[in-house]
Amino acid sequence: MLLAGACVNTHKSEAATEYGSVVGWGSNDFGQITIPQSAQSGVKAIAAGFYYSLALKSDGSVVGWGHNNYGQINIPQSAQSGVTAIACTFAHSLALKSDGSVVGWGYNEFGQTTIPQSARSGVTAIAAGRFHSLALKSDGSVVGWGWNYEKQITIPQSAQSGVTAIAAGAHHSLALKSDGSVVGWGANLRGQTTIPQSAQSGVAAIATGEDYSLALKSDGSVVAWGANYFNQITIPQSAQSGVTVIAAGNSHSLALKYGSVVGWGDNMYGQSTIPQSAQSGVTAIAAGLYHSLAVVIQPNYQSWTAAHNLYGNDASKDSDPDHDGLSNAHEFAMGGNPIIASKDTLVITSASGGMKFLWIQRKDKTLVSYSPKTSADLGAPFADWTPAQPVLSNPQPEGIHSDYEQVEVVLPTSSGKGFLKVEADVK
Ligand SMILES: [Ca+2]
Ligand SMILES: [Ca+2]
Repeated sequence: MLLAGACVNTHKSEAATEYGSVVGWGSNDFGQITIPQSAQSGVKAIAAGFYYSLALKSDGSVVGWGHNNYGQINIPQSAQSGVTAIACTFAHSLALKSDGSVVGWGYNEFGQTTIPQSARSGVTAIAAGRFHSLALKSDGSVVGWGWNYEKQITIPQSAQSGVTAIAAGAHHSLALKSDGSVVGWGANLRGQTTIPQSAQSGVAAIATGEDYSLALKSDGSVVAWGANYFNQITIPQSAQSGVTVIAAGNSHSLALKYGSVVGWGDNMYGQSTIPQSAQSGVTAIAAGLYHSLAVVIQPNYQSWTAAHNLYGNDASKDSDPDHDGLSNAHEFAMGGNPIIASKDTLVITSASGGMKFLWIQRKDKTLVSYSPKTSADLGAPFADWTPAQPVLSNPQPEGIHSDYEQVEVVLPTSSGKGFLKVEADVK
């Protein structure tokens, strides 16, 4: 079997390194889903408050829009650079700086934006409850400040070490431990801090709504507990596998699955009805009171090279900056990573009557057009040989970036040799 020019890749999503634009849906009463120009490119993270939204840009600055009755979108000078994470809630906003300090602004009735000494260094993650704030320290401990009526900032012994992630609901708090278990404290009227057996191991991420809690399991399923009056903890079938990110608003929940979003729970304003614009290329999600946000990658060649920090000659289609023998155009067309050298691009398996070749191509044929050529299209010595036609894999395998689809072709081997070539024209 001779194979030439066939380029195949079985990679996972590389979207985590890409920056995109924000899309929003649900209530727009205060302009919370009217995305400003500044959030239409270069966004790497988002946060959704009650009636406002925040975006973290790739340059470390923060942009805000929507309701501003407490100054919650008046970004202070200290959060205009060097920010690595953001959080927001009812009307106060938090930013984590690259030096490990926390900045807060907006509603401060309960001291929730008055950063304590313990959160001025060594912080690795932040979370904002309705009137309280949490910070995860690099030593695995949690500190809290703000409203403590429900003991939501009274950190239990079990959350004073070994914590890897935090989340803050309206009046309750969650911590994910390094052993994959969840700890909860604060308000428990709806059972939101009574951790079910299913969240006592194997948890990879946590999220909190007003009075309910979500956990993403390492197997890609979601479990939930607490209030269910909007079915916010009734996990739909589509979120029971393949989930990589979870988010919870006040009473609605979102899950990110292979670049598309799944929503459930309160839908009075359409906040759980996913628009077409958030059904592919999504890299981040956030849920507010009555609105939802997503970061979507615009997958054209130029944004793709920019997302990989390729500029000048390194960004040309013929360049091969990672020296793996695959041009940038080739990597773009076949889902490779232009800055990570890899020749692991071909999957060949045996099939009845022949050999099966698998490759990845972009769904959007306005970006790249593909023309597989097989022996019948070619001259001697291959012209006497008739291969199968390429078909889309059905069903599409899990784990492939949502911008791509897998194609397979079975080449009969009875003649002993064959030739497959895939030409890709990057627009
Ligand atoms: Ca390359
Ligand atoms: Ca590469």
